[in-house]
Amino acid sequence: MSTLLIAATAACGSSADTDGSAPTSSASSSSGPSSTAASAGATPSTTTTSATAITIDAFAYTTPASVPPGAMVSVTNADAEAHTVTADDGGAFDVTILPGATAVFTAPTTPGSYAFSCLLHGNMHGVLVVQ
Ligand SMILES: [Cu+2]
Repeated sequence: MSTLLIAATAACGSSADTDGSAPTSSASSSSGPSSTAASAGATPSTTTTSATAITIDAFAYTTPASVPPGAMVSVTNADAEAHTVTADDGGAFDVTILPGATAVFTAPTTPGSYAFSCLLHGNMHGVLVVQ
């Protein structure tokens, strides 16, 4: 009886003070908020409209500052005579607009400044800027 108690107390006393209670905590590494970036590539393509219009009034062109490449350009003729919007070189565009009518042509796809004129009235000139 006595030997067992001694052995038990000895064992208990020798091994109770060695290690602490809690081991190194290793359960606090998965708490970061990682639920973002759900709508990254949802930006629609920019639609630039309502500025691609040329107006002809009193034998003069009114052109927008610039038009996007390949844009549909409308030409409104407010005069009582027909006019054309004809590129001076390269044949980039050529459209005839009847009196009081509106015609549409496609702007060049290559950026640049395109001088144009009216085939029916040699003093009518304009520049279409594509960029
Ligand atoms: Cu003209």
